[in-house]
Amino acid sequence: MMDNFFPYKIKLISYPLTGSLRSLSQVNKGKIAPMSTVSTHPSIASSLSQPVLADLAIQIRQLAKQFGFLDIGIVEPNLEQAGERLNNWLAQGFQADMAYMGEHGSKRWRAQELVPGTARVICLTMPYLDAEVTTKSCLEDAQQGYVARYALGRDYHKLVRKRLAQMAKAIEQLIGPFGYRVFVDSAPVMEKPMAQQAGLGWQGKNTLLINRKSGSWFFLGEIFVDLPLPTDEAYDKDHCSRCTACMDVCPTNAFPEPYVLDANKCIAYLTIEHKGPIPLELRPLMGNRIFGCDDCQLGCPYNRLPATSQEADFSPRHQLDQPSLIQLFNWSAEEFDQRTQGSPIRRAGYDGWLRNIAIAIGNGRPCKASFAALNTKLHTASPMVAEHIQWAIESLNERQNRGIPLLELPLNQLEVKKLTHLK
Ligand code: B12
Ligand code: SF4
Ligand code: SF4
Repeated sequence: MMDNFFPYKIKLISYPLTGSLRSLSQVNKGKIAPMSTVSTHPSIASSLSQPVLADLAIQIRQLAKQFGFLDIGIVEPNLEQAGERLNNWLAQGFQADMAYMGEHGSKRWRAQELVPGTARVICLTMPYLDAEVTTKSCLEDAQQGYVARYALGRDYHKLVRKRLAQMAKAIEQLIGPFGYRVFVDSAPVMEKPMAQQAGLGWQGKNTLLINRKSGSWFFLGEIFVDLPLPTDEAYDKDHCSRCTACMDVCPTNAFPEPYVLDANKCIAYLTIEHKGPIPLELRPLMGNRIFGCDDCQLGCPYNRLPATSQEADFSPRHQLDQPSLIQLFNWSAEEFDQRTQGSPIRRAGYDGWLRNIAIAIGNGRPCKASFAALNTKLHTASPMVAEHIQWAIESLNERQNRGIPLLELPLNQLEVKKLTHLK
């Protein structure tokens, strides 16, 4: 009898945060398996009364904390407007080469089309900023490479997905079998507008989900469930008001208008997703950003005192928070392979990595060590990387011969006004 299995007031059990649960590989790669229960039993969803569901929602909130999530909201999503905006965005070509952004049609904004049987989505946030890590000092040091702060440690897809799966399993231990799927940037889901509807914050002019108290340095993840849980209220305020700091500091002017990002110009896109050569006119504007970019978060006033990560696994590996550009550039393909295991940086590929670092070296000071490193790699590099190395050598030569100073990017200029919170 299910009644026995689901006592109305449940005592929370402490769940271990490690241990393998079930294979989640089928969740990724864009192939979405239908909603399924872990066991072969049918879902308990239809037999739960409203009071039981209300109590369960409270237990789920507590579980979220236990599994390392900062914030949680439950939503029955209606993302028709977001879908319309996505289509406009696609029509303008703002997705650049990310063809996958247009490939799943309305599944991206209709949860029930993506995962039939979905009644609610549990939206969660997990902070990733390491409290000890600095930001601006690295951006200002032309000898160092800046890696976006989300990518310093373990790949969030792995860590967050594992926690989501553990949490779903814990819910199952409370109520019995139910239908669910977990996602973190791993499926065609409009995670930001969905989280806004779940009450977790608003989408700022930089297009990121921002929470007034905790800022925006967090990941979003979801558990699609077939349980008709009580929902939270959407967050319908927009605290951006007249601020435009994120747009002003963007090094490449990637926001054609507030709340809209043109990925073609975004350094995060160029250094992570884009596989080919980087447009010449954008290279000098990238400074020393070699993987991702955080400027539009760094400039945001709601990130003055952001929530920081509690996860040891998000701590920087291989001193990636203040790495020497030349040392990184000297990594062999094998070293790249070995040192980026389980890291988001792997996505750039070795060629993308060298391409990005070559640009950063070319944007730095002309010195013997830079010329030597560039010239050494020139002979072994692929044609695409070699072209970037040539560009870097030429731009260092030009700077040396004509006494051109390093380009000061907008984030630095804004410092005098108000960015005193940055380290
Ligand atoms: C594609 C993608 C990218 C692309 C494009 C980014 C983008 N803004 O679209 C690139 C590679 C550039 C990128 C970069 C980054 N990304 Co990204 N990315 C995604 C992904 C996979 C899809 C986002 C998407 O749907 N874009 C399509 C456009 C149409 O969506 P949108 O920007 O939300 O558009 C909305 C607004 O434009 C708005 N809108 C349009 N017009 C108007 C008008 C008004 C008046 C208003 C109010 C709103 C409005 O409506 C649209 C729909 O809601 C999500 C994961 C996911 N599945 O959702 C992660 C995700 C958004 N990325 C994330 C992160 C961390 C980043 C980076 C910070 C990484 C880095 N440091 O380098 C940067 C930030 C750059 C930025 N400012 O966005 C996190 C963001 C977490 C958060 N707090 O919001 C996500 C959610 C991944 C995750 N699971 O945690 N990303
Ligand atoms: S991530 Fe960097 S380049 Fe992209 S929009 Fe933000 S500030 Fe601009
Ligand atoms: S910097 Fe200002 S405009 Fe941009 S997201 Fe933050 S509050 Fe909004």
